[in-house]
Amino acid sequence: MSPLKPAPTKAGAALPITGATVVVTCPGRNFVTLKITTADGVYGLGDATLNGREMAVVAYLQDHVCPLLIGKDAHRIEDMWQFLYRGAYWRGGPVGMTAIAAVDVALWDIKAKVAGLPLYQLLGGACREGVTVYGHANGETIADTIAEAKRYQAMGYKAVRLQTGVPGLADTYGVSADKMFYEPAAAGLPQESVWSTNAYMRVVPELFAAAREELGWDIELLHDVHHRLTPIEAGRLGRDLEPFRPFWLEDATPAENQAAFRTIRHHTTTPLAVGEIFSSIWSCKQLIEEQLIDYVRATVVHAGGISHLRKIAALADLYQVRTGCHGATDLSPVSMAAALHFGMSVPNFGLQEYMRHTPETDAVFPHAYSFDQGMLHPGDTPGLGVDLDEDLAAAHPYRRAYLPVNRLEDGTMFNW
Ligand code: CS2
Ligand code: MG
Repeated sequence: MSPLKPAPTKAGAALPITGATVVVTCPGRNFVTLKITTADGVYGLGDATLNGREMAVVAYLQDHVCPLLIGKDAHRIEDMWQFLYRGAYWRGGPVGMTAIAAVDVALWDIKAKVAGLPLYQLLGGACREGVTVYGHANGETIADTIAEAKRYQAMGYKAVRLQTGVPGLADTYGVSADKMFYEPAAAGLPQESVWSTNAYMRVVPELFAAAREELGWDIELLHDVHHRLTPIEAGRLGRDLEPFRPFWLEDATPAENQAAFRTIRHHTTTPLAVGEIFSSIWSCKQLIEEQLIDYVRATVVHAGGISHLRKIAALADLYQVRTGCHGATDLSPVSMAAALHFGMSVPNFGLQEYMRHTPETDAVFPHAYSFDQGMLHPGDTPGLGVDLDEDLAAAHPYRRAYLPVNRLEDGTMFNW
């Protein structure tokens, strides 16, 4: 045996992958889960849900990725990531990177289970006692929204996102009939909303003024613009909100042109968060290096998994940019668990979104994470601390659903 290749010990022994299956379930909304099984019988889970385009990821995994996994060493996580990323030739994009993310998270789950440790211990251990989260308060009116915010405050949340209806618009992003479980995707063809920037720009400052009056200053308040302003409009809204100290203004403008955030930065000191739809570090490299944002919202499930998200966080740390990972209901409890292990371990953690799942979803995905005093903790179960009840999952068949689309009042197609 050459000195460069010592005899394999048990600890260094390969762990062959023997199975890789994709489970699609719809306990009220669609989720796609990858399950990777190894020769030792240990299995890992990865979320592969891409809201409104789920079946594209299912095909990418089933037809192109799963056949490649069989026989490979489950312990070689980074090598697997590079193999799937470089080996595809057609690099990146939301479908491919969500598929790679699912493999990555499942392999981390396996590695931590084999080690007998909660995953965050393998990521460098805890940097904090728990992961501070924010909830979603929304309402048709400002008064309804603030009443909801008070409910979250009473539940112990230290941070709350505020989204309110816009007078004159039939519906708007983030406002739902069901207060605890906001899910924008609906069965059937995409629902069409009508948008008016003018009406919207007037109501948000009013919302924050009333919120500070009613809720005080000991709670962090956030708002999601959801990609609907131009850079200069975002600069104006950011400046209008400065007296109310928002924790962040999210997705203020579409971020394909990262340089657009220079305009926003020039006009306001309101902190900016962006990135829930980012697929890789390349979507935010300029935003981070030029310190055009304060929080990067890229997530485990859509940005290449834990391995790649750690690289984004490491780059962000150099520029005093913190994490603010996406955590909506279309990210399954598998994603939430992975996000919590990630959030426990990174030095530049900012805030974690936590939209609670329904009891139906929690039954399909039993998990160890728990909420207490405004924080989530992933628990100390080996691995991710989440499982998949496949019998229950099978009882909820896939049901095609679409996110809404948005048009301006003159019918022009716009950003939802
Ligand atoms: C939103 C999401 O949670 C958020 O910040 O942007 O609700 C987003 O609309 C959904 O994840 C889309 O599927
Ligand atoms: Mg958002």
